[in-house]
Amino acid sequence: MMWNPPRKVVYISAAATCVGLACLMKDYAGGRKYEGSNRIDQKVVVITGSNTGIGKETALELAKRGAHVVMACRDAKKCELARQDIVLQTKNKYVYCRTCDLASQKSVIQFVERFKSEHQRLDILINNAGVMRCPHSQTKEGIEMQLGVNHMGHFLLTNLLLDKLKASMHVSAPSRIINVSSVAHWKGQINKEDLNSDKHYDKAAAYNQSKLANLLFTRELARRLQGKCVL
Ligand SMILES: NC(=O)c1ccc[n+]([C@@H]2O[C@H](COP(=O)([O-])OP(=O)(O)OC[C@H]3O[C@@H](n4cnc5c(N)ncnc54)[C@H](OP(=O)(O)O)[C@@H]3O)[C@@H](O)[C@H]2O)c1
Ligand SMILES: *[C@@H]1O[C@H](CO)[C@@H](O)[C@H](O)[C@H]1NC(C)=O
Ligand SMILES: CC(=O)N[C@H]1CO[C@H](CO)[C@@H](O)[C@@H]1O
Repeated sequence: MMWNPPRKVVYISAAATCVGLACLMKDYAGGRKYEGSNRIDQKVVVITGSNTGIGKETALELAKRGAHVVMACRDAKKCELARQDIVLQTKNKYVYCRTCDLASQKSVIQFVERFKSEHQRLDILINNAGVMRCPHSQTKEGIEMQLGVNHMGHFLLTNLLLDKLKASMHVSAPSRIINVSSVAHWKGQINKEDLNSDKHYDKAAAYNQSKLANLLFTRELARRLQGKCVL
């Protein structure tokens, strides 16, 4: 049987801070509001950083459409509050909070182990969580925080979940991985001399670099997944 890979690795572009002209840019980059009435009953979706912002809105919208939503968040209390809000609004009880701190490889691994023990399949993975222009800090493993959370954490998560995504494919609706990047990648550069910002830290440059890394990863992943076959 042909394997339809999670090849629809979709790029979501969101514009930067919404002030003045930037608002117009956001509308331009964001495209039109989706008006479709499609349902995705029982599809299993994982969304990182879904207790607030874009991630929570996405969780709410997909829960409305019948998905089983796994909210992968670092703060269990904040996640539970958002989960209750989503359940009340959507009357969909299949919304779960599971701890996943992308700044800790151990936490990502534990999240995946638990996910695999609880779910038979994974239809959609949404790598949304992000830190933006934070003061200098590092992940548990000593990776500069923005590169570590925005890119490396998601890189690990995606690779650990790939077998589930592949196994869950349907001929008519292949599984999907969605990359939430940013227009900030336009100015992004991969600093090969000091990838980890050990010598010098510029919070904007590190953010831009992490968002460019999201895109490079997505493109290469899409290339590698293209045309593969599994039984
Ligand atoms: N908003 C924009 O204008 C804009 C523009 C371009 C791109 N983006 C991208 O869109 C995505 C979402 O942005 P947003 O505006 O919705 O941001 P947000 O409201 O700040 O939400 C970010 C989410 O990421 C989570 N997060 C941060 N560090 C984490 C970690 N170590 N492990 C797990 N989760 C972590 C946060 O959790 P806590 O609540 O616990 O902090 C929160 O749930 C990001 O990737 C961002 O780069 C946003
Ligand atoms: C980062 O990207 C933003 C948005 O594209 C840009 O305004 C800024 O100059 C960039 N900063 C650096 C240091 O690359
Ligand atoms: C702007 C950009 O490079 N977006 C990429 C997001 O992911 C898809 C699928 O890999 C690519 O085709 C896009 O080029």
